[in-house]
Amino acid sequence: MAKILLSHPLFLSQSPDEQAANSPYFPLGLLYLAGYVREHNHQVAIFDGTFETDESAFARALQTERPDMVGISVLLPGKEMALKLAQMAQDFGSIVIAGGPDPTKAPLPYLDYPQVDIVVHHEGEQTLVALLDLVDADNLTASALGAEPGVAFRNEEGQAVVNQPRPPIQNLDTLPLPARDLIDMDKYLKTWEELNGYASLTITTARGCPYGCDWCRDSVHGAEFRQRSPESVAAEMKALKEVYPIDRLRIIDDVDGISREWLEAWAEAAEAMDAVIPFEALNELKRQDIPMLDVRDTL
Ligand code: B12
Ligand code: SF4
Repeated sequence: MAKILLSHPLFLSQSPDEQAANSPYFPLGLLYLAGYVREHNHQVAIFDGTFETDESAFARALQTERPDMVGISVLLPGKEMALKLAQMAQDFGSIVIAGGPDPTKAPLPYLDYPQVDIVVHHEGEQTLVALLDLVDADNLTASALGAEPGVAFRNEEGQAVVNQPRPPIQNLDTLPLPARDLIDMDKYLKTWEELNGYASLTITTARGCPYGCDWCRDSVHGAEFRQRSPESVAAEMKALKEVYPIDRLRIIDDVDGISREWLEAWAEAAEAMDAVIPFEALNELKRQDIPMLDVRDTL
Protein backbone atom coordinates (compact mmCIF):
# COMPACT_ATOMS: atom_id res chain seq x y z
CA MET A 1 0.00 0.00 0.00
CA ALA A 2 1.78 3.16 -1.20
CA LYS A 3 1.92 6.20 1.05
CA ILE A 4 1.68 9.83 -0.02
CA LEU A 5 2.35 13.02 1.92
CA LEU A 6 0.18 15.76 0.40
CA SER A 7 1.74 19.14 1.07
CA HIS A 8 0.59 22.75 1.30
CA PRO A 9 3.74 24.88 0.86
CA LEU A 10 2.46 28.08 2.47
CA PHE A 11 3.87 29.41 5.76
CA LEU A 12 1.58 32.19 6.89
CA SER A 13 4.30 33.75 9.07
CA GLN A 14 6.47 34.18 5.96
CA SER A 15 3.73 35.54 3.73
CA PRO A 16 2.79 39.19 4.42
CA ASP A 17 0.21 39.18 1.57
CA GLU A 18 -1.65 36.21 3.00
CA GLN A 19 -1.51 37.69 6.49
CA ALA A 20 -2.99 40.93 5.20
CA ALA A 21 -5.80 39.02 3.43
CA ASN A 22 -7.07 37.70 6.79
CA SER A 23 -8.59 34.65 5.13
CA PRO A 24 -6.57 31.57 6.03
CA TYR A 25 -8.30 28.82 4.10
CA PHE A 26 -6.78 25.43 3.54
CA PRO A 27 -6.68 24.41 -0.16
CA LEU A 28 -9.73 22.23 -0.42
CA GLY A 29 -8.31 20.43 -3.45
CA LEU A 30 -5.71 18.69 -1.26
CA LEU A 31 -8.43 17.51 1.11
CA TYR A 32 -10.45 16.14 -1.82
CA LEU A 33 -7.35 14.30 -3.01
CA ALA A 34 -6.70 12.91 0.48
CA GLY A 35 -10.28 11.64 0.81
CA TYR A 36 -10.11 9.98 -2.61
CA VAL A 37 -6.68 8.39 -2.04
CA ARG A 38 -7.84 7.03 1.32
CA GLU A 39 -10.97 5.54 -0.26
CA HIS A 40 -8.78 3.82 -2.85
CA ASN A 41 -6.73 1.96 -0.27
CA HIS A 42 -3.57 4.00 -0.20
CA GLN A 43 -2.11 5.70 2.85
CA VAL A 44 -2.21 9.46 3.04
CA ALA A 45 -0.97 12.17 5.40
CA ILE A 46 -1.00 15.94 5.03
CA PHE A 47 1.75 18.45 5.63
CA ASP A 48 0.13 21.84 6.21
CA GLY A 49 2.66 24.67 6.43
CA THR A 50 0.05 27.32 7.32
CA PHE A 51 0.71 27.59 11.06
CA GLU A 52 4.29 26.21 11.04
CA THR A 53 7.24 28.57 11.25
CA ASP A 54 9.42 27.23 8.45
CA GLU A 55 10.45 24.25 6.35
CA SER A 56 12.10 22.45 9.28
CA ALA A 57 8.52 21.28 10.06
CA PHE A 58 8.42 19.66 6.62
CA ALA A 59 11.71 17.85 7.34
CA ARG A 60 10.11 16.48 10.51
CA ALA A 61 6.99 15.40 8.59
CA LEU A 62 9.15 13.48 6.10
CA GLN A 63 10.89 11.68 8.97
CA THR A 64 7.60 10.84 10.69
CA GLU A 65 5.58 9.82 7.64
CA ARG A 66 8.35 8.31 5.46
CA PRO A 67 6.22 8.68 2.29
CA ASP A 68 6.84 6.86 -0.99
CA MET A 69 5.50 9.91 -2.74
CA VAL A 70 5.20 13.61 -1.89
CA GLY A 71 2.50 15.62 -3.68
CA ILE A 72 2.79 19.39 -3.57
CA SER A 73 -0.03 21.76 -4.48
CA VAL A 74 1.26 24.83 -6.26
CA LEU A 75 -0.23 28.29 -6.74
CA LEU A 76 1.99 30.78 -8.54
CA PRO A 77 2.95 32.84 -5.46
CA GLY A 78 3.91 29.65 -3.58
CA LYS A 79 6.11 28.24 -6.33
CA GLU A 80 9.47 29.07 -4.77
CA MET A 81 8.64 27.39 -1.46
CA ALA A 82 7.05 24.47 -3.31
CA LEU A 83 10.32 23.86 -5.18
CA LYS A 84 12.27 24.07 -1.93
CA LEU A 85 10.07 21.42 -0.33
CA ALA A 86 10.28 19.35 -3.53
CA GLN A 87 14.08 19.32 -3.22
CA MET A 88 13.88 18.23 0.42
CA ALA A 89 11.43 15.46 -0.46
CA GLN A 90 13.57 14.21 -3.32
CA ASP A 91 16.70 14.25 -1.13
CA PHE A 92 14.73 12.20 1.38
CA GLY A 93 14.09 9.61 -1.35
CA SER A 94 10.41 10.25 -2.12
CA ILE A 95 8.95 10.58 -5.62
CA VAL A 96 7.88 14.20 -6.08
CA ILE A 97 4.61 15.18 -7.80
CA ALA A 98 3.66 18.80 -8.48
CA GLY A 99 -0.03 19.51 -9.05
CA GLY A 100 -2.68 22.22 -8.77
CA PRO A 101 -3.54 25.43 -10.66
CA ASP A 102 -0.07 26.61 -11.63
CA PRO A 103 1.32 23.30 -12.93
CA THR A 104 -1.98 22.89 -14.79
CA LYS A 105 -1.63 26.24 -16.49
CA ALA A 106 1.94 25.47 -17.59
CA PRO A 107 3.18 21.91 -16.89
CA LEU A 108 6.35 22.05 -19.00
CA PRO A 109 8.37 24.60 -16.98
CA TYR A 110 7.98 22.39 -13.91
CA LEU A 111 9.90 19.61 -15.65
CA ASP A 112 12.86 21.98 -15.96
CA TYR A 113 13.27 21.53 -12.21
CA PRO A 114 15.07 18.25 -11.50
CA GLN A 115 13.46 18.02 -8.07
CA VAL A 116 10.03 17.55 -9.72
CA ASP A 117 9.63 13.98 -10.97
CA ILE A 118 6.10 14.14 -12.37
CA VAL A 119 3.49 16.85 -12.92
CA VAL A 120 -0.23 16.18 -12.54
CA HIS A 121 -2.36 18.67 -14.45
CA HIS A 122 -6.11 19.41 -14.20
CA GLU A 123 -8.42 17.50 -11.85
CA GLY A 124 -6.20 15.36 -9.66
CA GLU A 125 -8.09 12.56 -7.91
CA GLN A 126 -8.08 9.79 -10.50
CA THR A 127 -4.62 10.60 -11.85
CA LEU A 128 -3.05 10.56 -8.40
CA VAL A 129 -4.57 7.19 -7.52
CA ALA A 130 -3.37 5.82 -10.87
CA LEU A 131 0.19 6.92 -9.97
CA LEU A 132 -0.03 5.34 -6.50
CA ASP A 133 -1.28 2.12 -8.13
CA LEU A 134 1.80 2.19 -10.38
CA VAL A 135 4.03 2.59 -7.30
CA ASP A 136 2.35 -0.44 -5.70
CA ALA A 137 2.88 -2.42 -8.91
CA ASP A 138 6.53 -1.28 -8.97
CA ASN A 139 5.86 0.07 -12.45
CA LEU A 140 6.22 3.86 -12.25
CA THR A 141 8.15 3.86 -15.53
CA ALA A 142 8.30 6.31 -18.42
CA SER A 143 6.43 3.84 -20.61
CA ALA A 144 3.62 3.41 -18.04
CA LEU A 145 3.43 7.19 -17.59
CA GLY A 146 3.11 7.58 -21.35
CA ALA A 147 -0.28 5.83 -21.14
CA GLU A 148 -1.58 7.87 -18.21
CA PRO A 149 -3.75 10.91 -19.04
CA GLY A 150 -3.31 14.01 -16.87
CA VAL A 151 0.44 13.73 -16.33
CA ALA A 152 3.58 15.41 -17.65
CA PHE A 153 6.87 13.54 -17.29
CA ARG A 154 10.33 12.96 -18.80
CA ASN A 155 10.55 10.08 -21.25
CA GLU A 156 13.44 7.57 -21.52
CA GLU A 157 15.43 10.13 -23.55
CA GLY A 158 14.86 12.76 -20.88
CA GLN A 159 12.47 14.78 -23.04
CA ALA A 160 9.46 16.41 -21.43
CA VAL A 161 6.10 14.95 -22.49
CA VAL A 162 2.69 16.41 -21.62
CA ASN A 163 -0.17 13.92 -21.92
CA GLN A 164 -3.77 14.89 -22.65
CA PRO A 165 -5.92 15.87 -19.65
CA ARG A 166 -7.94 13.07 -18.07
CA PRO A 167 -11.68 13.35 -18.81
CA PRO A 168 -13.25 15.05 -15.78
CA ILE A 169 -15.29 13.15 -13.20
CA GLN A 170 -18.91 13.50 -14.30
CA ASN A 171 -20.79 12.57 -11.14
CA LEU A 172 -19.28 14.64 -8.34
CA ASP A 173 -21.54 12.87 -5.81
CA THR A 174 -19.28 9.84 -6.19
CA LEU A 175 -16.38 11.73 -4.57
CA PRO A 176 -15.81 11.20 -0.86
CA LEU A 177 -16.09 14.32 1.29
CA PRO A 178 -12.86 16.30 1.76
CA ALA A 179 -10.67 14.76 4.50
CA ARG A 180 -10.94 17.73 6.87
CA ASP A 181 -10.07 15.39 9.75
CA LEU A 182 -6.45 15.32 8.52
CA ILE A 183 -5.76 18.99 9.26
CA ASP A 184 -6.02 21.12 12.38
CA MET A 185 -9.48 22.57 11.72
CA ASP A 186 -9.75 23.99 15.25
CA LYS A 187 -6.72 26.14 14.64
CA TYR A 188 -8.18 27.47 11.37
CA LEU A 189 -11.54 28.27 12.92
CA LYS A 190 -10.02 29.92 16.01
CA THR A 191 -7.75 32.02 13.81
CA TRP A 192 -10.76 33.09 11.74
CA GLU A 193 -12.63 34.05 14.87
CA GLU A 194 -9.69 36.11 16.16
CA LEU A 195 -9.09 37.86 12.83
CA ASN A 196 -12.65 38.45 11.66
CA GLY A 197 -14.99 37.85 14.59
CA TYR A 198 -16.57 34.83 12.90
CA ALA A 199 -15.45 31.39 11.74
CA SER A 200 -15.64 30.43 8.08
CA LEU A 201 -14.69 27.40 6.03
CA THR A 202 -14.79 26.45 2.38
CA ILE A 203 -17.03 24.03 0.51
CA THR A 204 -17.59 23.23 -3.18
CA THR A 205 -20.85 22.46 -4.94
CA ALA A 206 -19.55 22.38 -8.53
CA ARG A 207 -16.51 22.26 -10.80
CA GLY A 208 -15.92 23.98 -14.15
CA CYS A 209 -17.27 27.16 -15.71
CA PRO A 210 -18.74 27.61 -19.21
CA TYR A 211 -17.87 31.31 -19.63
CA GLY A 212 -14.25 30.86 -20.80
CA CYS A 213 -12.89 34.29 -19.82
CA ASP A 214 -9.20 34.90 -20.59
CA TRP A 215 -8.45 35.10 -16.86
CA CYS A 216 -9.41 31.45 -16.45
CA ARG A 217 -8.00 29.89 -19.60
CA ASP A 218 -6.48 26.47 -18.82
CA SER A 219 -8.20 26.36 -15.47
CA VAL A 220 -8.09 23.16 -13.46
CA HIS A 221 -11.73 22.18 -13.83
CA GLY A 222 -12.28 23.29 -17.43
CA ALA A 223 -15.33 24.66 -19.23
CA GLU A 224 -17.72 21.82 -18.49
CA PHE A 225 -19.95 22.79 -15.55
CA ARG A 226 -20.60 19.83 -13.25
CA GLN A 227 -22.58 20.15 -10.05
CA ARG A 228 -23.18 17.94 -7.03
CA SER A 229 -26.78 17.12 -6.14
CA PRO A 230 -28.44 19.72 -3.87
CA GLU A 231 -29.06 16.97 -1.31
CA SER A 232 -25.39 15.95 -1.16
CA VAL A 233 -24.32 19.57 -0.54
CA ALA A 234 -26.99 20.04 2.13
CA ALA A 235 -25.91 16.79 3.81
CA GLU A 236 -22.29 18.01 3.91
CA MET A 237 -23.45 21.30 5.44
CA LYS A 238 -25.41 19.40 8.07
CA ALA A 239 -22.34 17.29 8.90
CA LEU A 240 -20.14 20.40 9.10
CA LYS A 241 -22.61 22.12 11.44
CA GLU A 242 -22.59 19.11 13.72
CA VAL A 243 -18.81 18.85 13.94
CA TYR A 244 -17.45 22.41 13.72
CA PRO A 245 -18.45 25.71 15.34
CA ILE A 246 -18.83 27.58 12.03
CA ASP A 247 -20.68 30.81 11.34
CA ARG A 248 -20.27 31.06 7.60
CA LEU A 249 -19.39 29.11 4.46
CA ARG A 250 -17.39 30.30 1.51
CA ILE A 251 -18.44 28.45 -1.60
CA ILE A 252 -15.38 28.30 -3.83
CA ASP A 253 -16.85 26.90 -7.04
CA ASP A 254 -15.49 28.34 -10.24
CA VAL A 255 -18.92 29.93 -10.71
CA ASP A 256 -22.29 29.62 -9.02
CA GLY A 257 -25.90 30.26 -9.88
CA ILE A 258 -25.83 28.52 -13.26
CA SER A 259 -29.07 26.64 -12.54
CA ARG A 260 -31.93 28.43 -10.80
CA GLU A 261 -33.68 25.09 -10.23
CA TRP A 262 -30.59 23.76 -8.48
CA LEU A 263 -30.47 26.74 -6.13
CA GLU A 264 -34.12 26.34 -5.22
CA ALA A 265 -33.73 22.60 -4.61
CA TRP A 266 -30.63 23.31 -2.52
CA ALA A 267 -32.45 25.87 -0.35
CA GLU A 268 -35.28 23.38 0.15
CA ALA A 269 -32.94 20.50 1.04
CA ALA A 270 -30.90 22.65 3.45
CA GLU A 271 -34.04 23.82 5.24
CA ALA A 272 -35.49 20.29 5.43
CA MET A 273 -32.25 18.95 6.94
CA ASP A 274 -31.76 21.88 9.32
CA ALA A 275 -28.47 22.49 7.51
CA VAL A 276 -28.75 26.21 6.78
CA ILE A 277 -25.49 28.18 7.19
CA PRO A 278 -24.98 31.75 5.89
CA PHE A 279 -22.67 31.71 2.89
CA GLU A 280 -20.79 33.80 0.35
CA ALA A 281 -20.19 32.74 -3.26
CA LEU A 282 -19.04 34.04 -6.63
CA ASN A 283 -21.59 34.58 -9.35
CA GLU A 284 -21.17 35.72 -12.93
CA LEU A 285 -22.48 39.29 -13.01
CA LYS A 286 -25.02 38.78 -15.80
CA ARG A 287 -26.79 36.11 -13.73
CA GLN A 288 -27.57 38.39 -10.79
CA ASP A 289 -31.23 39.33 -10.58
CA ILE A 290 -33.96 39.65 -7.98
CA PRO A 291 -35.08 35.96 -7.82
CA MET A 292 -31.41 34.95 -7.45
CA LEU A 293 -30.95 37.30 -4.52
CA ASP A 294 -34.20 35.99 -3.01
CA VAL A 295 -32.80 32.46 -2.96
CA ARG A 296 -29.68 33.79 -1.32
CA ASP A 297 -31.77 35.43 1.38
CA THR A 298 -33.45 32.13 2.19
CA LEU A 299 -30.12 30.66 3.28
C1 B12 B 1 -10.43 29.07 -2.83
C2 B12 B 1 -9.33 29.83 -3.52
C3 B12 B 1 -8.45 30.52 -2.71
C4 B12 B 1 -8.53 30.46 -1.18
C5 B12 B 1 -7.82 29.19 -0.70
C6 B12 B 1 -6.38 29.14 -1.22
C7 B12 B 1 -5.81 27.84 -1.66
N1 B12 B 1 -4.53 27.71 -1.36
O1 B12 B 1 -6.47 27.01 -2.28
C8 B12 B 1 -7.84 31.80 -0.79
C9 B12 B 1 -8.91 32.86 -0.67
C10 B12 B 1 -7.02 31.82 0.49
C11 B12 B 1 -6.99 32.04 -2.05
C12 B12 B 1 -5.88 32.84 -2.07
C13 B12 B 1 -5.10 33.04 -3.20
N2 B12 B 1 -5.39 32.63 -4.47
CO1 B12 B 1 -6.78 31.51 -4.89
N3 B12 B 1 -8.28 30.50 -5.54
C14 B12 B 1 -9.21 29.83 -4.93
C15 B12 B 1 -10.16 29.20 -5.96
C16 B12 B 1 -11.38 30.13 -6.09
C17 B12 B 1 -10.66 27.79 -5.70
C18 B12 B 1 -9.57 26.76 -5.37
C19 B12 B 1 -10.20 25.46 -4.95
O2 B12 B 1 -10.15 25.07 -3.80
N4 B12 B 1 -10.84 24.76 -5.89
C20 B12 B 1 -11.53 23.51 -5.64
C21 B12 B 1 -10.58 22.32 -5.60
C22 B12 B 1 -11.36 21.02 -5.55
O3 B12 B 1 -9.80 22.34 -6.78
P1 B12 B 1 -8.22 22.61 -6.80
O4 B12 B 1 -7.80 23.34 -5.57
O5 B12 B 1 -7.85 23.19 -8.08
O6 B12 B 1 -7.61 21.14 -6.66
C23 B12 B 1 -7.71 20.18 -7.69
C24 B12 B 1 -6.58 20.24 -8.74
O7 B12 B 1 -5.97 21.50 -8.84
C25 B12 B 1 -5.62 19.17 -8.34
N5 B12 B 1 -4.56 19.48 -7.39
C26 B12 B 1 -4.42 20.52 -6.54
N6 B12 B 1 -3.29 20.39 -5.81
C27 B12 B 1 -2.70 19.24 -6.19
C28 B12 B 1 -1.53 18.61 -5.74
C29 B12 B 1 -1.18 17.38 -6.30
C30 B12 B 1 0.04 16.69 -5.80
C31 B12 B 1 -1.99 16.79 -7.31
C32 B12 B 1 -1.64 15.48 -7.88
C33 B12 B 1 -3.14 17.44 -7.78
C34 B12 B 1 -3.50 18.65 -7.20
O8 B12 B 1 -6.47 18.18 -7.75
C35 B12 B 1 -7.51 18.84 -7.00
C36 B12 B 1 -8.76 17.98 -7.01
O9 B12 B 1 -9.19 17.74 -8.33
C37 B12 B 1 -9.27 29.24 -7.25
C38 B12 B 1 -10.02 29.45 -8.56
C39 B12 B 1 -10.49 28.15 -9.09
N7 B12 B 1 -11.74 28.09 -9.35
O10 B12 B 1 -9.71 27.21 -9.22
C40 B12 B 1 -8.32 30.42 -6.99
C41 B12 B 1 -6.89 30.30 -7.49
C42 B12 B 1 -6.35 28.95 -7.13
N8 B12 B 1 -6.17 31.36 -6.67
C43 B12 B 1 -5.28 31.95 -7.30
C44 B12 B 1 -4.48 32.97 -6.73
C45 B12 B 1 -3.56 33.71 -7.68
C46 B12 B 1 -4.55 33.26 -5.35
C47 B12 B 1 -3.78 34.34 -4.60
C48 B12 B 1 -2.38 34.59 -5.05
C49 B12 B 1 -4.62 35.60 -4.67
C50 B12 B 1 -3.94 36.82 -4.11
N9 B12 B 1 -3.52 37.69 -5.00
O11 B12 B 1 -3.80 36.93 -2.91
C51 B12 B 1 -3.83 33.80 -3.15
C52 B12 B 1 -2.65 32.83 -2.86
C53 B12 B 1 -2.90 31.95 -1.67
C54 B12 B 1 -1.86 30.88 -1.45
N10 B12 B 1 -0.59 31.20 -1.52
O12 B12 B 1 -2.20 29.73 -1.22
C55 B12 B 1 -5.16 31.48 -8.74
C56 B12 B 1 -3.90 30.61 -8.95
C57 B12 B 1 -3.24 30.90 -10.28
C58 B12 B 1 -1.94 30.17 -10.43
N11 B12 B 1 -1.45 30.10 -11.67
O13 B12 B 1 -1.37 29.67 -9.52
C59 B12 B 1 -6.54 30.76 -8.95
C60 B12 B 1 -6.51 29.56 -9.92
C61 B12 B 1 -7.52 31.84 -9.45
C62 B12 B 1 -7.25 32.24 -10.90
N12 B12 B 1 -8.12 31.90 -11.81
O14 B12 B 1 -6.26 32.83 -11.21
N13 B12 B 1 -7.47 31.35 -3.12
S1 SF4 C 1 -16.99 33.58 -15.16
FE1 SF4 C 1 -15.37 33.55 -13.57
S2 SF4 C 1 -14.88 31.35 -13.27
FE2 SF4 C 1 -16.01 31.53 -15.22
S3 SF4 C 1 -14.40 31.68 -16.81
FE3 SF4 C 1 -14.99 33.78 -16.23
S4 SF4 C 1 -13.55 34.41 -14.61
FE4 SF4 C 1 -13.44 32.15 -14.81
